[in-house]
Amino acid sequence: MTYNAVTWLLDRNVDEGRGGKVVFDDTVSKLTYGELQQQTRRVGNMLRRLGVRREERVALIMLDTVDFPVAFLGAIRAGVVPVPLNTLLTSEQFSYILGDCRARVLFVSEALLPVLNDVIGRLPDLEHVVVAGQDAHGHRKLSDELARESDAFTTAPTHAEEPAFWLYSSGSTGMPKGVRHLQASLQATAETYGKQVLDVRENDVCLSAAKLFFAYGLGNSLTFPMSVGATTVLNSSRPTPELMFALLNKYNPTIFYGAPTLFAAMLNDEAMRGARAGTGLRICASAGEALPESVGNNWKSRFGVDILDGIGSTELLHIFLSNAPDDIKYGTSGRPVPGYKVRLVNDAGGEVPDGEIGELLVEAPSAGEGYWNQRSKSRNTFQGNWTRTGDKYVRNADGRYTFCGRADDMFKVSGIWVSPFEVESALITHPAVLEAAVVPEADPEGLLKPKAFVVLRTGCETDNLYEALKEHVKQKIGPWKYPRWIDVVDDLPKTANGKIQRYKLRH
Ligand code: 3UK
Repeated sequence: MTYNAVTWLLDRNVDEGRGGKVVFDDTVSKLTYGELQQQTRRVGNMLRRLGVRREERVALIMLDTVDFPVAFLGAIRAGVVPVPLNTLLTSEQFSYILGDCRARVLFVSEALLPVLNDVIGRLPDLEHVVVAGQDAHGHRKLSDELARESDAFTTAPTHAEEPAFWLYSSGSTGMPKGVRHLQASLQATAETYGKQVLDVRENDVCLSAAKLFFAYGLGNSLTFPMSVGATTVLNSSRPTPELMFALLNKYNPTIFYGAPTLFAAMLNDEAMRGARAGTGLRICASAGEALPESVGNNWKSRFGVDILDGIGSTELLHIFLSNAPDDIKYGTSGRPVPGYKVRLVNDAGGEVPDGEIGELLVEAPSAGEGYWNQRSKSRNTFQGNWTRTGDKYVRNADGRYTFCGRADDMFKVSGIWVSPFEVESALITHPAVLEAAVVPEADPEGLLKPKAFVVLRTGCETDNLYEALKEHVKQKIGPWKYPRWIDVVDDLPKTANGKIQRYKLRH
């Protein structure tokens, strides 16, 4: 038996008569199910022409426009493995991942080319760069490449359990790891969380603040809507409160997906005091970090719509523990999604009783196969039927689960991982900083942001040092990771062998 995810997600919709229905609207261009079928067949032909074979990787560094699903699903149709990358990474991070996955083709949005200029040409496996946009800047232009191709393409006879796409997950230690996801996994998330929690329907219009390169955004904007023949509005810009309110009112989505920081920012924005959330909205979903209870309550009372908090991960592809529309308790992650089983274990691997904190393990139909080229990390995370999340949880007497923090020191800011080590490393590259330790600190909303403790080099105290350090970190590792608060201290707590004891700095 062969199985290709694109047959189920896309071709089925055309076969069932939805060929003329809009599947993606990126506010500039629209694509129908029929056009997407045609374009993905052309991508299949193009990849064959460029010499790309089944199982080889192609990277996507693309904004959320209609070109993303064309490239992503086109590759899967051909049995070629797309690897979408976080578009906010630095040149160095792009270089590492492109090299690690050995991408032979890079699909890139024109606007993102500048960051990649120094990277392209230094990667031995990268043979072709295909640019989505008006000007290909000397590379191949996606629209020209596709215009040359025929609409006839035989979908690769892949297996349900072969890797279909990879997503990179950043861990607490070391470099990002490529999670290999299987052909059957997209359908698995659609039939569990998509169908049984969200209850996604054919007449839904979806809008996600999380981009397609995140596992969260991929399910929100592509898998779930396509699983029922619905429509998605794609947004290629930064999801500010203003823009999100504008999109909600212009497109009237029925499902809106975000992360806690965005919901909080939308509630707090002074200029958006009187803004409404669109008349068609029936449900919102939140993931990436825990949704503070107050944000859920305030959202519900202002807009009359609930937010479903649920926890997912790159390793498990989508949400496995969630609140449900008729079963919400703010401040908790709800219950296991139908189709998933969870266990809470202590350090010895034994189950913990209700009310005690344990590490969350999940038995999931959508678990990745492992990390690329990382055997010991794979074995540690993907343990037979069970996947370790690295999250600490407690099960309450009512069967709901409450998040208690990460097993390691990682934490999330605006739904994106921050490793204290990475921020510290960036801080100490500044000439004024001798040592640094970073811990999460809750802002007035209850959302985590980095706080830094720094030991300065003597004589380096200057007037605008705090602002200079923040700017420095932004430049080094990306705009969301900089420390919102900085304390100057004389020394840092350390273990005998010199490791910083971050837990002593946490509240
Ligand atoms: C944390 C949460 C508390 C948790 C994701 C939905 O976030 C996603 O994937 P990542 O690999 O991070 C996974 C980790 O993030 N987390 C996520 N959601 C929650 N903590 N409450 C939550 N609701 O530590 C988890 O292990 O970036 C989210 C769907 C797919 C995803 N990949």
